[in-house]
Amino acid sequence: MEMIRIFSTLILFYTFFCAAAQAPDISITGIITDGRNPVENAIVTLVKDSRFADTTDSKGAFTLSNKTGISNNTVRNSKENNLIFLRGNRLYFSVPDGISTSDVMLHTAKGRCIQKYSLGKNRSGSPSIELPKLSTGLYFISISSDRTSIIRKLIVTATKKYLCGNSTGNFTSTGINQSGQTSTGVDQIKITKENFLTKQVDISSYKIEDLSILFEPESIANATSLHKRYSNFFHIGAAVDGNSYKDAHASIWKTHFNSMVCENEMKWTALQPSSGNFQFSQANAMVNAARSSGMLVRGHVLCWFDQTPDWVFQGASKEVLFGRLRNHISKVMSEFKGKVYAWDVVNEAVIGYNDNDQDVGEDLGSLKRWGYRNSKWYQIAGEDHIFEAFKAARAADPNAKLFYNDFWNYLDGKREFIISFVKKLKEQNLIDGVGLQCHLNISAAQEKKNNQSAYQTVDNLEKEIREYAALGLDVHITELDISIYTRDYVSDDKSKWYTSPDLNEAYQDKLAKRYKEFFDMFRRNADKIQNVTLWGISDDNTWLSEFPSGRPDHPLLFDKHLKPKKAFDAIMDF
Ligand code: 9MR
Repeated sequence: MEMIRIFSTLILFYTFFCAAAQAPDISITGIITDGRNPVENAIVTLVKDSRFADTTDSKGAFTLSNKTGISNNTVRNSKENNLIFLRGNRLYFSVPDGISTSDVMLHTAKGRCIQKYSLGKNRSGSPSIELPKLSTGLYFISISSDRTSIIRKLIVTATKKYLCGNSTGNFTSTGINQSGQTSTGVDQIKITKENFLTKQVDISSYKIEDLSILFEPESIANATSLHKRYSNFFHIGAAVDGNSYKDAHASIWKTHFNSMVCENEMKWTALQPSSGNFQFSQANAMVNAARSSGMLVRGHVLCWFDQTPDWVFQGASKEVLFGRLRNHISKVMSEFKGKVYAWDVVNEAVIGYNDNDQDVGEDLGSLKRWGYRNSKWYQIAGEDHIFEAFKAARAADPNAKLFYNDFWNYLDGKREFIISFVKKLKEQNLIDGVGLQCHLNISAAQEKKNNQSAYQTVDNLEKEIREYAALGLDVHITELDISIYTRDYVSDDKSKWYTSPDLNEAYQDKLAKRYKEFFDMFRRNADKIQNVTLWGISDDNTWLSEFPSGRPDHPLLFDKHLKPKKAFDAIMDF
Protein backbone atom coordinates (compact mmCIF):
# COMPACT_ATOMS: atom_id res chain seq x y z
CA MET A 1 0.00 0.00 0.00
CA GLU A 2 1.21 3.42 -0.87
CA MET A 3 2.42 5.07 2.29
CA ILE A 4 4.95 7.78 2.64
CA ARG A 5 6.83 10.10 0.34
CA ILE A 6 9.23 12.76 1.29
CA PHE A 7 9.69 16.04 -0.63
CA SER A 8 9.22 19.48 0.89
CA THR A 9 10.83 21.97 3.12
CA LEU A 10 12.24 20.86 6.37
CA ILE A 11 14.97 22.56 8.23
CA LEU A 12 16.23 21.16 11.43
CA PHE A 13 18.88 22.56 13.67
CA TYR A 14 19.78 20.37 16.53
CA THR A 15 22.59 21.06 18.90
CA PHE A 16 22.99 18.88 21.83
CA PHE A 17 21.43 20.19 24.95
CA CYS A 18 22.59 19.39 28.41
CA ALA A 19 22.25 21.08 31.76
CA ALA A 20 25.41 23.13 31.63
CA ALA A 21 25.75 23.50 27.89
CA GLN A 22 23.93 25.34 25.17
CA ALA A 23 20.31 24.40 24.52
CA PRO A 24 19.61 22.45 21.34
CA ASP A 25 18.14 24.30 18.41
CA ILE A 26 15.50 22.35 16.59
CA SER A 27 13.51 23.69 13.71
CA ILE A 28 11.73 21.25 11.45
CA THR A 29 9.24 22.32 8.84
CA GLY A 30 7.32 20.03 6.57
CA ILE A 31 4.11 19.46 4.74
CA ILE A 32 1.61 16.66 5.14
CA THR A 33 -0.81 15.78 2.38
CA ASP A 34 -3.18 12.94 1.67
CA GLY A 35 -1.76 12.71 -1.82
CA ARG A 36 -3.78 15.60 -3.17
CA ASN A 37 -4.72 17.96 -0.40
CA PRO A 38 -3.10 19.25 2.76
CA VAL A 39 -4.05 17.47 5.96
CA GLU A 40 -4.96 20.03 8.60
CA ASN A 41 -4.84 19.53 12.38
CA ALA A 42 -2.68 16.41 12.31
CA ILE A 43 -0.51 16.04 15.42
CA VAL A 44 3.17 15.83 14.56
CA THR A 45 5.67 14.88 17.26
CA LEU A 46 9.26 13.76 17.57
CA VAL A 47 9.04 10.22 18.91
CA LYS A 48 12.01 10.45 21.29
CA ASP A 49 10.96 13.80 22.62
CA SER A 50 7.32 14.62 22.54
CA ARG A 51 8.00 18.21 23.64
CA PHE A 52 8.70 18.84 20.00
CA ALA A 53 5.26 18.78 18.58
CA ASP A 54 2.95 20.74 16.35
CA THR A 55 -0.41 20.51 14.66
CA THR A 56 -0.55 21.09 10.94
CA ASP A 57 -2.12 24.27 9.66
CA SER A 58 -4.54 24.71 6.75
CA LYS A 59 -1.67 24.18 4.32
CA GLY A 60 -0.67 20.93 6.04
CA ALA A 61 2.49 22.67 7.28
CA PHE A 62 4.15 21.91 10.60
CA THR A 63 7.19 23.05 12.53
CA LEU A 64 8.97 21.14 15.23
CA SER A 65 11.11 23.79 16.82
CA ASN A 66 12.72 24.90 19.99
CA LYS A 67 14.20 27.94 18.33
CA THR A 68 11.18 30.14 18.21
CA GLY A 69 8.81 28.02 20.16
CA ILE A 70 7.57 27.62 23.62
CA SER A 71 8.66 24.02 23.88
CA ASN A 72 12.28 24.91 24.51
CA ASN A 73 11.26 27.33 27.20
CA THR A 74 9.56 24.55 29.05
CA VAL A 75 12.93 22.91 29.49
CA ARG A 76 15.21 25.87 29.91
CA ASN A 77 13.33 27.63 32.54
CA SER A 78 11.63 25.89 35.35
CA LYS A 79 9.35 28.84 35.82
CA GLU A 80 8.15 28.45 32.27
CA ASN A 81 7.69 24.77 32.81
CA ASN A 82 4.33 25.79 34.17
CA LEU A 83 3.10 27.04 30.83
CA ILE A 84 -0.05 25.01 31.18
CA PHE A 85 -1.43 23.84 34.43
CA LEU A 86 -4.56 22.11 35.40
CA ARG A 87 -6.75 22.96 38.33
CA GLY A 88 -9.85 20.87 38.61
CA ASN A 89 -11.43 20.99 35.24
CA ARG A 90 -9.79 24.22 34.16
CA LEU A 91 -6.59 24.68 32.16
CA TYR A 92 -4.53 27.79 32.88
CA PHE A 93 -1.93 29.22 30.55
CA SER A 94 1.09 31.24 31.47
CA VAL A 95 2.63 32.39 28.26
CA PRO A 96 5.94 34.24 28.16
CA ASP A 97 5.95 37.71 26.62
CA GLY A 98 6.87 37.96 22.99
CA ILE A 99 4.94 34.91 21.98
CA SER A 100 1.58 35.66 20.44
CA THR A 101 -0.27 32.60 21.53
CA SER A 102 -3.39 32.05 19.55
CA ASP A 103 -5.03 28.67 19.47
CA VAL A 104 -5.44 25.96 22.02
CA MET A 105 -6.75 22.69 20.75
CA LEU A 106 -8.00 19.62 22.52
CA HIS A 107 -7.47 16.43 20.53
CA THR A 108 -8.38 12.84 21.07
CA ALA A 109 -5.50 10.35 21.06
CA LYS A 110 -6.36 9.64 17.44
CA GLY A 111 -5.97 13.26 16.53
CA ARG A 112 -9.56 14.39 16.25
CA CYS A 113 -9.89 17.99 17.36
CA ILE A 114 -12.66 18.04 19.97
CA GLN A 115 -12.49 21.70 20.76
CA LYS A 116 -10.61 24.75 19.64
CA TYR A 117 -10.15 27.82 21.86
CA SER A 118 -8.67 31.13 20.97
CA LEU A 119 -6.73 32.81 23.73
CA GLY A 120 -6.46 36.06 21.88
CA LYS A 121 -3.60 38.56 21.96
CA ASN A 122 -4.43 40.08 25.30
CA ARG A 123 -2.91 37.74 27.79
CA SER A 124 -2.99 39.86 30.89
CA GLY A 125 -3.43 37.52 33.81
CA SER A 126 -3.62 33.83 33.13
CA PRO A 127 -5.97 32.94 30.34
CA SER A 128 -7.88 29.77 31.13
CA ILE A 129 -10.38 27.44 29.57
CA GLU A 130 -12.90 25.03 30.98
CA LEU A 131 -12.47 21.49 29.68
CA PRO A 132 -15.55 19.78 28.29
CA LYS A 133 -16.87 16.52 29.70
CA LEU A 134 -14.37 13.85 28.67
CA SER A 135 -14.58 10.10 28.83
CA THR A 136 -11.60 8.23 30.29
CA GLY A 137 -8.59 7.96 28.04
CA LEU A 138 -5.69 9.84 26.51
CA TYR A 139 -6.01 13.33 25.00
CA PHE A 140 -3.63 15.98 23.74
CA ILE A 141 -3.66 19.69 24.44
CA SER A 142 -1.80 21.84 21.95
CA ILE A 143 -0.97 25.51 22.10
CA SER A 144 -0.05 27.17 18.85
CA SER A 145 1.94 30.34 18.78
CA ASP A 146 2.52 31.61 15.28
CA ARG A 147 4.21 28.66 13.62
CA THR A 148 5.13 26.79 16.74
CA SER A 149 3.33 24.81 19.33
CA ILE A 150 3.70 22.57 22.30
CA ILE A 151 1.61 19.59 23.08
CA ARG A 152 0.77 18.12 26.45
CA LYS A 153 -0.78 14.76 27.10
CA LEU A 154 -3.92 14.80 29.18
CA ILE A 155 -4.90 11.59 30.89
CA VAL A 156 -8.45 11.30 32.09
CA THR A 157 -9.26 8.59 34.59
CA ALA A 158 -12.59 7.91 36.22
CA THR A 159 -11.68 10.12 39.17
CA LYS A 160 -8.95 12.51 38.08
CA LYS A 161 -7.26 14.30 35.21
CA TYR A 162 -3.49 14.40 34.81
CA LEU A 163 -1.56 16.79 32.62
CA CYS A 164 1.73 15.25 31.55
CA GLY A 165 5.00 17.12 31.25
CA ASN A 166 3.93 19.68 33.72
CA SER A 167 4.80 20.09 37.37
CA THR A 168 1.24 20.72 38.41
CA GLY A 169 -0.39 17.54 37.24
CA ASN A 170 1.38 14.74 39.13
CA PHE A 171 2.96 13.51 35.92
CA THR A 172 6.29 14.46 34.38
CA SER A 173 6.43 12.14 31.44
CA THR A 174 7.49 14.38 28.60
CA GLY A 175 9.99 12.00 27.07
CA ILE A 176 12.90 14.01 28.45
CA ASN A 177 15.49 11.95 30.24
CA GLN A 178 16.51 12.37 33.83
CA SER A 179 19.04 15.13 33.23
CA GLY A 180 16.71 17.04 30.95
CA GLN A 181 18.57 15.95 27.85
CA THR A 182 17.13 14.99 24.56
CA SER A 183 18.87 12.15 22.85
CA THR A 184 20.52 12.66 19.50
CA GLY A 185 20.70 10.31 16.54
CA VAL A 186 18.08 8.63 14.47
CA ASP A 187 14.56 9.55 15.39
CA GLN A 188 11.10 9.42 13.92
CA ILE A 189 8.36 11.89 13.32
CA LYS A 190 5.00 10.57 14.37
CA ILE A 191 1.83 11.85 12.74
CA THR A 192 -1.57 11.22 14.20
CA LYS A 193 -5.04 12.19 13.11
CA GLU A 194 -8.37 10.50 13.38
CA ASN A 195 -9.45 8.70 10.21
CA PHE A 196 -5.81 8.44 9.10
CA LEU A 197 -3.37 5.64 9.75
CA THR A 198 -0.86 6.75 12.39
CA LYS A 199 2.43 7.19 10.62
CA GLN A 200 6.03 7.15 11.84
CA VAL A 201 8.56 8.61 9.44
CA ASP A 202 12.27 7.91 9.98
CA ILE A 203 14.59 10.87 10.04
CA SER A 204 18.28 10.01 9.86
CA SER A 205 19.43 13.29 11.32
CA TYR A 206 17.96 16.31 12.96
CA LYS A 207 19.00 18.42 10.04
CA ILE A 208 16.78 17.59 7.14
CA GLU A 209 15.42 19.69 4.33
CA ASP A 210 12.43 19.22 2.10
CA LEU A 211 10.24 16.82 4.00
CA SER A 212 6.82 16.04 2.71
CA ILE A 213 4.74 13.23 4.03
CA LEU A 214 1.95 11.39 2.30
CA PHE A 215 -0.54 10.48 4.97
CA GLU A 216 -2.92 7.67 4.17
CA PRO A 217 -6.60 7.97 5.07
CA GLU A 218 -7.55 5.04 7.25
CA SER A 219 -10.82 4.63 5.41
CA ILE A 220 -9.12 3.86 2.11
CA ALA A 221 -6.66 1.50 3.67
CA ASN A 222 -8.97 -0.32 6.00
CA ALA A 223 -12.47 0.02 4.65
CA THR A 224 -14.16 -3.21 3.91
CA SER A 225 -13.99 -3.77 0.23
CA LEU A 226 -17.10 -2.74 -1.67
CA HIS A 227 -17.04 -5.73 -3.97
CA LYS A 228 -16.51 -8.09 -1.04
CA ARG A 229 -19.51 -6.56 0.67
CA TYR A 230 -21.51 -7.33 -2.47
CA SER A 231 -20.03 -10.77 -3.11
CA ASN A 232 -23.38 -12.45 -2.49
CA PHE A 233 -25.17 -10.10 -4.86
CA PHE A 234 -23.35 -9.06 -8.04
CA HIS A 235 -20.01 -7.93 -9.37
CA ILE A 236 -19.13 -4.30 -8.73
CA GLY A 237 -17.34 -2.62 -11.61
CA ALA A 238 -15.70 0.68 -12.42
CA ALA A 239 -14.85 2.39 -15.67
CA VAL A 240 -11.15 3.28 -15.77
CA ASP A 241 -9.07 5.23 -18.25
CA GLY A 242 -5.49 5.04 -19.47
CA ASN A 243 -4.27 6.71 -16.28
CA SER A 244 -6.59 5.73 -13.47
CA TYR A 245 -5.88 2.00 -13.72
CA LYS A 246 -2.26 2.66 -12.71
CA ASP A 247 -2.07 6.03 -10.91
CA ALA A 248 -3.25 7.09 -7.44
CA HIS A 249 -6.72 5.67 -8.21
CA ALA A 250 -5.41 2.15 -8.68
CA SER A 251 -5.44 1.09 -5.05
CA ILE A 252 -9.10 2.08 -4.67
CA TRP A 253 -9.91 0.38 -7.92
CA LYS A 254 -8.25 -2.85 -6.91
CA THR A 255 -9.63 -2.80 -3.38
CA HIS A 256 -13.25 -2.04 -4.10
CA PHE A 257 -14.05 -3.30 -7.58
CA ASN A 258 -13.98 -6.74 -9.13
CA SER A 259 -15.06 -5.81 -12.62
CA MET A 260 -13.65 -3.23 -15.03
CA VAL A 261 -14.54 -1.56 -18.27
CA CYS A 262 -12.39 0.79 -20.34
CA GLU A 263 -14.06 4.19 -20.46
CA ASN A 264 -12.84 4.99 -23.98
CA GLU A 265 -9.96 2.69 -24.81
CA MET A 266 -11.96 -0.07 -26.49
CA LYS A 267 -14.03 2.20 -28.67
CA TRP A 268 -13.54 2.00 -32.43
CA THR A 269 -11.53 5.24 -32.62
CA ALA A 270 -9.09 3.80 -30.07
CA LEU A 271 -8.79 0.27 -31.45
CA GLN A 272 -8.88 0.87 -35.22
CA PRO A 273 -8.36 4.59 -35.90
CA SER A 274 -7.66 3.94 -39.57
CA SER A 275 -8.54 0.99 -41.74
CA GLY A 276 -6.63 -2.13 -40.71
CA ASN A 277 -4.55 -0.20 -38.18
CA PHE A 278 -5.40 -2.04 -34.96
CA GLN A 279 -4.04 -0.55 -31.75
CA PHE A 280 -4.42 -2.96 -28.86
CA SER A 281 -1.55 -2.09 -26.55
CA GLN A 282 -3.34 0.44 -24.30
CA ALA A 283 -6.45 -1.69 -23.91
CA ASN A 284 -4.33 -4.78 -23.32
CA ALA A 285 -2.38 -3.08 -20.56
CA MET A 286 -5.64 -2.15 -18.84
CA VAL A 287 -7.25 -5.56 -19.32
CA ASN A 288 -4.15 -7.31 -18.03
CA ALA A 289 -3.99 -5.07 -14.97
CA ALA A 290 -7.62 -5.86 -14.22
CA ARG A 291 -7.25 -9.57 -14.72
CA SER A 292 -4.09 -9.81 -12.67
CA SER A 293 -6.13 -8.30 -9.83
CA GLY A 294 -8.79 -10.95 -10.33
CA MET A 295 -11.35 -8.74 -12.01
CA LEU A 296 -13.84 -9.55 -14.70
CA VAL A 297 -13.65 -7.34 -17.78
CA ARG A 298 -16.61 -5.87 -19.69
CA GLY A 299 -15.91 -4.77 -23.25
CA HIS A 300 -17.31 -1.43 -24.41
CA VAL A 301 -18.18 -1.02 -27.31
CA LEU A 302 -18.25 -2.67 -30.75
CA CYS A 303 -20.87 -0.74 -32.73
CA TRP A 304 -21.85 2.81 -31.79
CA PHE A 305 -22.76 6.00 -33.62
CA ASP A 306 -20.18 7.93 -31.59
CA GLN A 307 -16.40 7.55 -31.34
CA THR A 308 -16.32 5.71 -34.66
CA PRO A 309 -13.93 7.09 -37.26
CA ASP A 310 -15.32 8.57 -40.48
CA TRP A 311 -13.42 6.12 -42.67
CA VAL A 312 -15.76 3.35 -41.51
CA PHE A 313 -18.63 4.99 -43.40
CA GLN A 314 -16.76 6.58 -46.30
CA GLY A 315 -17.93 5.30 -49.66
CA ALA A 316 -19.61 2.40 -47.92
CA SER A 317 -22.45 0.41 -49.42
CA LYS A 318 -24.33 -1.77 -46.96
CA GLU A 319 -22.11 -4.75 -47.86
CA VAL A 320 -18.89 -2.77 -47.59
CA LEU A 321 -20.02 -1.40 -44.24
CA PHE A 322 -20.87 -4.87 -42.98
CA GLY A 323 -17.49 -6.14 -44.17
CA ARG A 324 -15.79 -3.45 -42.08
CA LEU A 325 -18.07 -4.16 -39.12
CA ARG A 326 -17.46 -7.92 -39.23
CA ASN A 327 -13.72 -7.47 -39.59
CA HIS A 328 -13.56 -5.03 -36.66
CA ILE A 329 -15.64 -7.21 -34.37
CA SER A 330 -13.80 -10.37 -35.32
CA LYS A 331 -10.32 -8.89 -34.81
CA VAL A 332 -11.20 -7.11 -31.57
CA MET A 333 -13.05 -9.99 -29.96
CA SER A 334 -10.33 -12.46 -30.98
CA GLU A 335 -7.73 -10.22 -29.36
CA PHE A 336 -9.59 -10.26 -26.06
CA LYS A 337 -11.02 -13.76 -26.28
CA GLY A 338 -11.14 -15.44 -22.90
CA LYS A 339 -10.32 -12.12 -21.22
CA VAL A 340 -13.43 -10.04 -21.83
CA TYR A 341 -16.45 -11.90 -20.52
CA ALA A 342 -19.21 -9.55 -21.70
CA TRP A 343 -19.38 -7.15 -24.64
CA ASP A 344 -21.60 -4.16 -25.30
CA VAL A 345 -22.14 -5.09 -28.92
CA VAL A 346 -24.44 -2.23 -29.91
CA ASN A 347 -24.82 1.00 -27.95
CA GLU A 348 -27.50 3.71 -27.94
CA ALA A 349 -29.32 2.86 -31.17
CA VAL A 350 -32.71 4.24 -30.05
CA ILE A 351 -34.00 7.83 -29.69
CA GLY A 352 -37.28 9.73 -29.49
CA TYR A 353 -38.65 11.67 -32.48
CA ASN A 354 -41.00 14.65 -32.71
CA ASP A 355 -43.52 15.46 -35.47
CA ASN A 356 -40.71 16.73 -37.71
CA ASP A 357 -38.70 13.55 -37.25
CA GLN A 358 -36.16 15.39 -35.13
CA ASP A 359 -34.50 13.90 -32.04
CA VAL A 360 -36.39 15.21 -28.97
CA GLY A 361 -33.44 14.60 -26.67
CA GLU A 362 -34.52 14.74 -23.03
CA ASP A 363 -37.64 16.80 -23.61
CA LEU A 364 -40.46 14.36 -23.93
CA GLY A 365 -43.10 17.08 -24.39
CA SER A 366 -42.88 16.90 -28.14
CA LEU A 367 -42.30 13.15 -28.35
CA LYS A 368 -44.18 11.47 -31.18
CA ARG A 369 -42.51 8.08 -31.41
CA TRP A 370 -39.45 6.07 -30.42
CA GLY A 371 -37.32 4.72 -33.23
CA TYR A 372 -33.85 3.82 -34.39
CA ARG A 373 -31.29 6.61 -34.18
CA ASN A 374 -30.66 8.09 -37.61
CA SER A 375 -26.94 7.31 -37.36
CA LYS A 376 -24.64 6.60 -40.27
CA TRP A 377 -25.04 2.92 -39.41
CA TYR A 378 -28.79 3.28 -39.78
CA GLN A 379 -28.65 5.48 -42.87
CA ILE A 380 -26.52 2.93 -44.71
CA ALA A 381 -27.85 -0.34 -43.34
CA GLY A 382 -31.11 0.24 -41.44
CA GLU A 383 -31.86 -1.97 -38.45
CA ASP A 384 -29.90 -4.81 -40.05
CA HIS A 385 -26.68 -3.31 -38.72
CA ILE A 386 -27.74 -4.30 -35.21
CA PHE A 387 -28.35 -7.92 -36.19
CA GLU A 388 -25.15 -8.01 -38.25
CA ALA A 389 -23.10 -6.78 -35.28
CA PHE A 390 -24.54 -9.39 -32.93
CA LYS A 391 -24.03 -12.18 -35.52
CA ALA A 392 -20.38 -11.21 -35.97
CA ALA A 393 -19.91 -11.05 -32.21
CA ARG A 394 -21.47 -14.47 -31.61
CA ALA A 395 -19.23 -15.96 -34.27
CA ALA A 396 -16.08 -14.27 -32.98
CA ASP A 397 -16.38 -15.50 -29.39
CA PRO A 398 -19.22 -17.91 -28.67
CA ASN A 399 -18.34 -17.86 -24.96
CA ALA A 400 -18.67 -14.10 -24.51
CA LYS A 401 -21.93 -12.65 -23.20
CA LEU A 402 -23.42 -10.22 -25.69
CA PHE A 403 -25.27 -7.09 -24.58
CA TYR A 404 -27.37 -4.30 -26.04
CA ASN A 405 -26.55 -1.15 -24.01
CA ASP A 406 -28.64 2.03 -23.73
CA PHE A 407 -29.81 4.86 -21.44
CA TRP A 408 -33.28 5.90 -20.15
CA ASN A 409 -34.66 2.37 -20.04
CA TYR A 410 -36.97 3.64 -17.29
CA LEU A 411 -39.04 5.34 -20.01
CA ASP A 412 -41.74 2.81 -20.90
CA GLY A 413 -41.90 3.79 -24.59
CA LYS A 414 -38.16 3.60 -25.13
CA ARG A 415 -37.97 0.26 -23.37
CA GLU A 416 -40.87 -1.13 -25.41
CA PHE A 417 -39.08 -0.16 -28.61
CA ILE A 418 -35.83 -1.75 -27.42
CA ILE A 419 -37.66 -4.89 -26.40
CA SER A 420 -39.18 -5.14 -29.89
CA PHE A 421 -35.79 -5.87 -31.48
CA VAL A 422 -34.10 -7.41 -28.46
CA LYS A 423 -36.78 -10.11 -28.51
CA LYS A 424 -35.88 -10.92 -32.13
CA LEU A 425 -32.19 -11.05 -31.22
CA LYS A 426 -33.06 -13.37 -28.37
CA GLU A 427 -35.11 -15.65 -30.61
CA GLN A 428 -32.05 -16.01 -32.84
CA ASN A 429 -29.82 -16.66 -29.82
CA LEU A 430 -27.76 -13.59 -30.63
CA ILE A 431 -28.09 -11.72 -27.32
CA ASP A 432 -27.52 -12.57 -23.66
CA GLY A 433 -28.31 -9.40 -21.82
CA VAL A 434 -29.11 -5.72 -21.69
CA GLY A 435 -26.93 -2.98 -20.28
CA LEU A 436 -28.81 -0.27 -18.39
CA GLN A 437 -26.54 2.77 -18.30
CA CYS A 438 -28.09 4.61 -15.34
CA HIS A 439 -26.58 8.08 -15.59
CA LEU A 440 -28.91 9.38 -12.89
CA ASN A 441 -29.58 12.65 -11.09
CA ILE A 442 -29.65 13.43 -7.38
CA SER A 443 -33.41 13.63 -7.67
CA ALA A 444 -35.88 13.22 -10.47
CA ALA A 445 -36.80 16.51 -12.20
CA GLN A 446 -39.68 18.09 -10.25
CA GLU A 447 -40.54 21.14 -12.32
CA LYS A 448 -39.76 19.93 -15.80
CA LYS A 449 -42.25 17.11 -15.82
CA ASN A 450 -41.51 16.37 -19.45
CA ASN A 451 -37.83 15.84 -18.86
CA GLN A 452 -36.73 12.22 -19.07
CA SER A 453 -35.31 12.42 -15.57
CA ALA A 454 -38.77 12.94 -14.07
CA TYR A 455 -39.13 9.19 -14.63
CA GLN A 456 -35.93 8.32 -12.76
CA THR A 457 -37.64 6.67 -9.83
CA VAL A 458 -36.63 3.53 -7.97
CA ASP A 459 -39.93 1.95 -9.03
CA ASN A 460 -39.33 2.67 -12.71
CA LEU A 461 -35.79 1.32 -12.60
CA GLU A 462 -36.99 -1.77 -10.81
CA LYS A 463 -39.68 -2.23 -13.43
CA GLU A 464 -37.15 -2.07 -16.29
CA ILE A 465 -34.88 -4.59 -14.56
CA ARG A 466 -37.76 -6.99 -14.04
CA GLU A 467 -39.10 -6.65 -17.57
CA TYR A 468 -35.76 -7.36 -19.20
CA ALA A 469 -35.06 -10.24 -16.83
CA ALA A 470 -38.49 -11.69 -17.65
CA LEU A 471 -37.29 -12.04 -21.25
CA GLY A 472 -34.58 -14.38 -20.03
CA LEU A 473 -31.87 -11.73 -20.36
CA ASP A 474 -29.01 -10.94 -18.02
CA VAL A 475 -29.13 -7.40 -16.67
CA HIS A 476 -26.01 -5.31 -16.09
CA ILE A 477 -26.11 -1.80 -14.66
CA THR A 478 -23.32 -0.55 -16.92
CA GLU A 479 -22.61 3.15 -16.37
CA LEU A 480 -23.92 4.19 -12.98
CA ASP A 481 -23.26 7.66 -11.67
CA ILE A 482 -25.52 10.16 -9.90
CA SER A 483 -25.09 13.80 -10.86
CA ILE A 484 -25.58 16.27 -7.99
CA TYR A 485 -27.77 18.34 -10.35
CA THR A 486 -31.38 17.82 -11.25
CA ARG A 487 -32.59 18.34 -14.81
CA ASP A 488 -34.80 21.27 -13.77
CA TYR A 489 -32.49 23.85 -15.28
CA VAL A 490 -30.06 24.03 -18.17
CA SER A 491 -26.53 23.03 -17.31
CA ASP A 492 -24.92 26.14 -18.78
CA ASP A 493 -26.71 28.39 -16.26
CA LYS A 494 -23.55 29.10 -14.30
CA SER A 495 -25.42 30.71 -11.42
CA LYS A 496 -26.68 27.24 -10.46
CA TRP A 497 -23.28 25.55 -10.60
CA TYR A 498 -21.87 24.06 -7.44
CA THR A 499 -18.36 25.48 -7.45
CA SER A 500 -16.93 24.62 -4.02
CA PRO A 501 -14.17 22.09 -4.46
CA ASP A 502 -15.68 19.74 -1.89
CA LEU A 503 -19.22 18.52 -1.64
CA ASN A 504 -20.92 19.92 1.45
CA GLU A 505 -22.67 17.77 4.03
CA ALA A 506 -26.18 18.50 2.79
CA TYR A 507 -25.32 17.34 -0.71
CA GLN A 508 -23.38 14.39 0.64
CA ASP A 509 -26.41 13.29 2.62
CA LYS A 510 -28.79 13.70 -0.28
CA LEU A 511 -26.50 11.84 -2.66
CA ALA A 512 -25.95 9.07 -0.11
CA LYS A 513 -29.69 8.64 0.28
CA ARG A 514 -30.20 8.38 -3.46
CA TYR A 515 -27.36 5.88 -3.90
CA LYS A 516 -28.72 3.84 -1.01
CA GLU A 517 -32.22 3.70 -2.45
CA PHE A 518 -30.93 2.39 -5.76
CA PHE A 519 -28.54 -0.13 -4.23
CA ASP A 520 -31.25 -1.38 -1.85
CA MET A 521 -33.34 -2.01 -4.95
CA PHE A 522 -30.44 -3.58 -6.87
CA ARG A 523 -29.89 -6.02 -4.01
CA ARG A 524 -33.60 -6.87 -3.94
CA ASN A 525 -33.17 -7.85 -7.58
CA ALA A 526 -29.82 -9.56 -7.24
CA ASP A 527 -31.28 -12.69 -8.80
CA LYS A 528 -31.70 -10.66 -12.01
CA ILE A 529 -28.61 -8.41 -11.93
CA GLN A 530 -25.12 -9.81 -12.40
CA ASN A 531 -23.02 -6.65 -12.55
CA VAL A 532 -23.26 -3.05 -11.32
CA THR A 533 -20.57 -0.84 -12.85
CA LEU A 534 -19.85 2.75 -11.78
CA TRP A 535 -18.84 5.10 -14.60
CA GLY A 536 -15.60 6.13 -12.91
CA ILE A 537 -13.83 5.82 -9.56
CA SER A 538 -13.69 9.28 -8.04
CA ASP A 539 -15.01 12.79 -8.59
CA ASP A 540 -11.72 14.15 -9.91
CA ASN A 541 -12.23 12.13 -13.06
CA THR A 542 -15.79 12.07 -14.34
CA TRP A 543 -17.23 12.72 -17.79
CA LEU A 544 -19.96 14.75 -16.06
CA SER A 545 -17.47 17.52 -15.26
CA GLU A 546 -16.17 17.56 -18.80
CA PHE A 547 -19.33 17.17 -20.78
CA PRO A 548 -21.17 19.05 -22.11
CA SER A 549 -20.53 22.39 -20.38
CA GLY A 550 -17.65 21.82 -17.97
CA ARG A 551 -19.99 22.20 -15.01
CA PRO A 552 -18.30 20.63 -11.97
CA ASP A 553 -20.01 17.51 -10.70
CA HIS A 554 -19.53 15.03 -7.86
CA PRO A 555 -21.36 11.91 -8.99
CA LEU A 556 -19.23 8.99 -7.75
CA LEU A 557 -18.56 7.07 -4.54
CA PHE A 558 -15.11 8.56 -3.86
CA ASP A 559 -14.40 12.28 -3.70
CA LYS A 560 -11.68 14.33 -5.36
CA HIS A 561 -9.28 13.42 -2.59
CA LEU A 562 -10.01 9.76 -3.26
CA LYS A 563 -11.79 9.47 0.05
CA PRO A 564 -15.01 7.49 0.32
CA LYS A 565 -18.06 9.76 0.39
CA LYS A 566 -21.15 9.28 2.50
CA ALA A 567 -22.61 7.59 -0.56
CA PHE A 568 -19.96 4.88 -0.19
CA ASP A 569 -20.83 4.35 3.47
CA ALA A 570 -24.52 4.34 2.62
CA ILE A 571 -24.29 1.48 0.13
CA MET A 572 -22.04 -0.50 2.49
CA ASP A 573 -24.61 -0.10 5.26
CA PHE A 574 -27.08 -2.94 5.04
O1 9MR B 1 -17.07 8.81 -20.47
C1 9MR B 1 -16.90 8.90 -21.85
C2 9MR B 1 -16.26 10.22 -22.22
O2 9MR B 1 -14.94 10.27 -21.72
C3 9MR B 1 -16.28 10.41 -23.72
O3 9MR B 1 -15.82 11.71 -24.02
C4 9MR B 1 -17.69 10.24 -24.24
C5 9MR B 1 -17.77 10.41 -25.74
O4 9MR B 1 -19.09 10.40 -26.14
O5 9MR B 1 -18.14 8.94 -23.88
C6 9MR B 1 -18.26 8.77 -22.52
O6 9MR B 1 -18.78 7.51 -22.21
C7 9MR B 1 -20.12 7.29 -22.67
C8 9MR B 1 -20.26 5.83 -22.96
O7 9MR B 1 -19.26 5.39 -23.83
C9 9MR B 1 -21.63 5.52 -23.53
N1 9MR B 1 -22.68 6.02 -22.68
C10 9MR B 1 -22.56 7.40 -22.25
C11 9MR B 1 -21.20 7.63 -21.64
C12 9MR B 1 -21.10 9.03 -21.07
O8 9MR B 1 -21.20 9.97 -22.08
